[in-house]
Amino acid sequence: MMKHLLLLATFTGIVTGYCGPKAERKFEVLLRPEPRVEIELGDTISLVCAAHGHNMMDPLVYWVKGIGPDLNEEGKRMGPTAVGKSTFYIEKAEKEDIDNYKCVIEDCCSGNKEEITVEILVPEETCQDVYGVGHVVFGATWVFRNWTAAIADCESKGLELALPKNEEENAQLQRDLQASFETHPNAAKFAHENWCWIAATDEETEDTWLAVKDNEPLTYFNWDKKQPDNKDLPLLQKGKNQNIVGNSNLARTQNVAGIHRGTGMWDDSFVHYKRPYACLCPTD
Ligand SMILES: *[C@@H]1O[C@H](CO)[C@@H](O)[C@H](O)[C@H]1NC(C)=O
Ligand SMILES: [Ca+2]
Repeated sequence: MMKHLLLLATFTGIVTGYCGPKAERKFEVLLRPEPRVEIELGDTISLVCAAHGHNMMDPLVYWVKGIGPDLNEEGKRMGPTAVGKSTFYIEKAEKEDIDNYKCVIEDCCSGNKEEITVEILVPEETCQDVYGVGHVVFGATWVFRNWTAAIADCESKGLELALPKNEEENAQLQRDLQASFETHPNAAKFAHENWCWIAATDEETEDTWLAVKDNEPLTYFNWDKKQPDNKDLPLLQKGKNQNIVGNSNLARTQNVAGIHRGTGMWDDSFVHYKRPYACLCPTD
């Protein structure tokens, strides 16, 4: 009997969507998953997202997969929508599960939404994983980062962002990126991103390309057809170009370089774009 009453109460709550007086309505997030979760393939993933409604029914909770470089793409809605609590559960994580996700908490009374993003990834490639030492080799990092953040990340590992000095190194970098793209689980979400950052910039003087490491002019280039074109950023559009920060004039032309992982050709691009990259491994 008791059980039936409880069921009935919950059921009524969902159908009528209890909404108290507007001023007193709010939801409180009770369980918030970590923004970055590192796992190994085969691990069980269990992430809980829960919220409670005050003076309203508990909000709806659901998960979305594949939310892109700025963690704000629409993505694919997963599983059923729950009330108050939703668990993202995968018994044995496979390559396809390595992605960016968000838990969406939606208040049906006001239409308010809160989105909590979670990046699920496996450990990154290290220099040891690639070829060992003694060669010019590159460890790829399959994380969406802007050019500045890519440089900072390599430096934080005691390395430097890759910059090929000649044709041989360029071919090596391209092969290393491609091989890693095909095998590393973190790379799957970059199927639509062919470009990877390299450590060259002409931000100081237009068309004078310098190496980040020592500010010396480059002597080797591998520009793609009609590049570098120093293209202007189209007028601020919704979404992609909305989050530009820093000096807006500089950010609006193409002052940093990337390499195409499929062809090895270079293009100048926008510093705020978020792309993968490789750090140069030590040769001694
Ligand atoms: C690059 O990313 C870093 C770290 O997220 C951020 O602090 C910085 O403002 C970004 N810079 C640009 C130009 O988008
Ligand atoms: Ca360009």
